[in-house]
Amino acid sequence: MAVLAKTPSQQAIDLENKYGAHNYHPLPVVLNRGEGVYVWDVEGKKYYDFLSAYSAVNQGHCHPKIVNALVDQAQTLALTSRAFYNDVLGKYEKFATEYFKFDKLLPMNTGAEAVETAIKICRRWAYEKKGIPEDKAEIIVCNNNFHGRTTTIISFSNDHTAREHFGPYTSGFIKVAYDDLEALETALQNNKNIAGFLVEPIQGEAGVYVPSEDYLIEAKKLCEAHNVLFIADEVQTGIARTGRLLATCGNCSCENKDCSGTPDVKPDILILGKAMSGGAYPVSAVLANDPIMEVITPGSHGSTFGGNPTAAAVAIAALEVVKDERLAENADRLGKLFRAELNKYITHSTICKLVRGKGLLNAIVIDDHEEGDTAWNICLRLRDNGLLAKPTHGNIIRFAPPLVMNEEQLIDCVRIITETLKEFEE
Ligand code: IF1
Repeated sequence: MAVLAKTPSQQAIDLENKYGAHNYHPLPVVLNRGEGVYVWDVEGKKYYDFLSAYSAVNQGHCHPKIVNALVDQAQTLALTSRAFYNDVLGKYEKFATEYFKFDKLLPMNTGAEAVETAIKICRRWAYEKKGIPEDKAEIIVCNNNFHGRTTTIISFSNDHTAREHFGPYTSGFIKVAYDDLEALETALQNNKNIAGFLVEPIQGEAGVYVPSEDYLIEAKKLCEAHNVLFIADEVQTGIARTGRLLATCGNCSCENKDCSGTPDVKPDILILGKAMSGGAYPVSAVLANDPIMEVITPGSHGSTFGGNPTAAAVAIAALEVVKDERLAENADRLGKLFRAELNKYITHSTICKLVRGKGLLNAIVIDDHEEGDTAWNICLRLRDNGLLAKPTHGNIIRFAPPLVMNEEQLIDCVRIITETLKEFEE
């Protein structure tokens, strides 16, 4: 009997299965090209990308301005290490500190590295400035947090899959319920060695949980009252994703002046990553004002690639695109349209319970009656119908397209999503 030749997709999947660690369970689609809001698979099928590489590709796939900045710099001077100066890092640091309105920027590469950096800055500030006894600093975090996958970060995770069998764990963290000011206040009152409060303005991986309108600003006030640093992890919510330059929007320098969003909250430490580069290169950063950032002294922190010329050039281009193309305003407007259209569908749906989110960071919750794989099966059918998305935590499907999407494309995606959901209605 003739053995059917494997498709190019199956060949690629088999290679990964055989030679790659199995640390992911990807949706079975093999991509080989991206442009703007679209990606193509190896068989030439075109899709809307509704994940944006977990909100790293806010500016759209392979944005010409960002790619040109990458290529130009990589062909000139790619990496020097910080053993020497280079002629791009200072320009980037000036550009980005003015852009986000902080005194200083510490350049790193991945989001987790930036979170770890923020934890180190917060702890050193606690010992050297607040006077907390050495090795006694505690940082408050929220249940169902996601801040990365290093050993310290998963030490304060309550995600069993991300945490089990990776001990011994790092101490010095206190967990409180998210969006619960009373729980935060109690933790602050009951512990005299609190250094900081690390929080996601919207809990992405947990399922796009948007907190109450006043949560962040009231939490900041509680931190101020207890001389505790408010640390905002905007790796996923930052860079215009939620309809404002930052979900905390501590400066409102973005163009979207009609943002009816949460009041401005200025973090003491701001953590950025992902779309800092538009997905072209690993770029993350920690921003703070001098009284906090000055605890970092020569030799006390760093990384081989942190602040390299290529990252710096790419980040400048990526951040310029956000403002030049008014991506925050677009995300705000299209996000409202997306939720309005899905809410129309939900009123008649037997399987879709709700849609929630801010800007173009949204999710739907599937009522799968404990079957457990409905969301996955919906994503497989969305793939067949030309749209790529992936469930997070079982019955929640995250929808996060590139922020360069236009209204016509968004409406087309709503059509694909609702027509696909109809296939699963009882
Ligand atoms: C995975 C999603 C998860 C993040 C926040 C720090 C980091 C992330 C708020 C670390 C990373 C990525 C990691 C990826 C899945 C994805 C993700 F919500 F974005 F979908 F897991 F929550 N802070 N999020 O969201 O940044 O080190 O990855 O650059 O690890 O599976 P990183």
